[in-house]
Amino acid sequence: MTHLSPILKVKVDELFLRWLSMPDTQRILRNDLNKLIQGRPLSPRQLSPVQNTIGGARPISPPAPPTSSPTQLLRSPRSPRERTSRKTSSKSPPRSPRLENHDGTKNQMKDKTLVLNNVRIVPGCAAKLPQFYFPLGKPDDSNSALYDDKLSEVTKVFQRFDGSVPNGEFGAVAKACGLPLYWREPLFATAGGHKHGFVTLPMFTVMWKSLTSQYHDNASRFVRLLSTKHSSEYLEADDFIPLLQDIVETHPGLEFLREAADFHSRYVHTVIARIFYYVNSSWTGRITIPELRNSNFLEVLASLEDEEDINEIVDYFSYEHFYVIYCKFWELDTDHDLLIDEKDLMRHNNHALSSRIVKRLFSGCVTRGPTYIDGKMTYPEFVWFLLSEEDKKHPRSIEYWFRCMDMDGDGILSMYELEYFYSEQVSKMEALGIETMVFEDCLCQILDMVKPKVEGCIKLSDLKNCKLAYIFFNTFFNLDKYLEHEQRDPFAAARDFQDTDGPQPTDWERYAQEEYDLLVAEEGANEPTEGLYEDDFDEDEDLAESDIMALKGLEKDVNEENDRGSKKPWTMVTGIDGDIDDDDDDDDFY
Ligand SMILES: [Ca+2]
Ligand SMILES: [Ca+2]
Repeated sequence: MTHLSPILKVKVDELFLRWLSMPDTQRILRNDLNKLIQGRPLSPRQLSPVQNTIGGARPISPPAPPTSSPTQLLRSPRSPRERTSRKTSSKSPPRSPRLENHDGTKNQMKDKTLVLNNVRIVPGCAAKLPQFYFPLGKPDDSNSALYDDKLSEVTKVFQRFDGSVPNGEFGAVAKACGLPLYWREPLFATAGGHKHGFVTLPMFTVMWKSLTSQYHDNASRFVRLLSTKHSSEYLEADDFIPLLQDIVETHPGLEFLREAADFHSRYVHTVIARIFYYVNSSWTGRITIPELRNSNFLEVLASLEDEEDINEIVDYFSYEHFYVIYCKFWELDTDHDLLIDEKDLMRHNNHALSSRIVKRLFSGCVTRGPTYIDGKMTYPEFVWFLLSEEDKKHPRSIEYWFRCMDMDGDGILSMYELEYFYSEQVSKMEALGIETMVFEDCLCQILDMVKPKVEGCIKLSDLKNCKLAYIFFNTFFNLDKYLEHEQRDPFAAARDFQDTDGPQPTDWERYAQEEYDLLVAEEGANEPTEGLYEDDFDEDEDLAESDIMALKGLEKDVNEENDRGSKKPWTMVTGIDGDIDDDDDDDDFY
């Protein structure tokens, strides 16, 4: 309540000033003053009309200023005009001490008004605070000169191209603006380039001035440039496609992929799913400006132009990571319709996951919005699944599995939910002849590890804080990983925690690297490689082999030979087009 007092005071002052400014009040006060000057007694009855004119407002005594003397409290406050009326009076009597006193009170009132003015109190008691929230970035006046400078650099580029720059050359414009190279596609598109096939200087200037005057940092500008179809407050998955297609078509590390148009979209959608997995922390399917600002995406995007080997960019873009994800999906999606069902997913990692958690995965608790198909998992959803399954230390993964285990959706993992998942693990272990722990003992261990803030009540934040969420989750639904952990040398586990300070690969990066090596090794073991590098290799088999190698980004030379030898579509390798979908080809592939 205490913080309300100053506001109440302001309201009272406001009412008092209103009362003072009313003509009737002033008339009565003037009469009173004249009577005082003439030494006549004041009549209390004269105050009654004022009560009426205020009409419902509190009568007689509006609160006096704090320094008013007790005698003044009996009278109505003096109008500021009284001094004027006194001056105009021909008699000009000496000021009485009371009047002096009153004058002092009035000055103090004035001071208060000043103080109030300083904090800009406006009628209605709303305080106008300086702006502290800048959703589109904080404007910086010193930047405007900088952007004019950029415009002169851009002008030079346009002069080099006789006034109109085509799409292929727009990188020069992006660089002249001081932006990363791969901003060129959205810049070109937003300036209206796709309509005309080129952008002229006036077209660019209009776009650039509007962009830099309304959007004040790279995150808000990036969102504005990409979100052409809807509001400029967020990005949806499709908004990234032109940008990523440009990267596929021009990045030196993806040269081997150029001919394989069918894989462009697979790669692009894998990258988009990864971007949303890491950046869209709100799970809305819409990346907002603050989410983009909080992520490393723009830095990683900028780093692409300095790194020729795309596999070195392990965040979002690595081709090897894409290859692993896609191969894992391909293994499960036996009919190759790019959808997998419960039965398919059960086969993942040799039935490592429990059937209960798989059922939950298909319940819609971790699939979002319009992509949800009853009983099916789409490819982008599988990307989320694999990232979550293989790196249970990442916050998104913890959120992912928490949603799956929180069956009643109350934000708490209750005992009955834990027991539901644990009982399946126990039956699995019993079938394998492995010694099991009763649920109560398991629970004790788990609570000891998670240390929930509220006893017996495991929340998402508890799991995020405990740093051992991956052990927690594996205990309840991934028997292989649970046993792997149980059988580990405890000292090795302790070392893991001590060593986490330095820049170490994440669990996901470690997994992707191992799997990639395995896939390559399997490929090498399944297929004889002799003759692969020879000019006179035989038609189909070796072509398919070289295509696979190219898909892996292993050998550019092989790819070149292949280009020379044949124009066989890459779909042969994977059967994506449905022409070749027999088992032989699948075997070749793996
Ligand atoms: Ca399928
Ligand atoms: Ca629950």
